[in-house]
Amino acid sequence: MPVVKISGMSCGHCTGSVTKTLEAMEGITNVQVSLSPGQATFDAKDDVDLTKVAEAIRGLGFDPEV
Ligand SMILES: [Cu+2]
Repeated sequence: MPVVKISGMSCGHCTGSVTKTLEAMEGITNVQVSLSPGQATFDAKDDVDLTKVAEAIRGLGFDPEV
């Protein structure tokens, strides 16, 4: 299960938008996003490109570390 550290999330809206965005991505399920520590965990099929996941998170204005 991938773990992506994310900086810049500060409230439930932030975690909610990351959760929604990741859940909408093909091949990603069981998304859990936490504020403390700032991170996302999820199940990903083998063909999921984590750099795309990071790009999507960055597009929301947060700073992922993959
Ligand atoms: Cu927020």
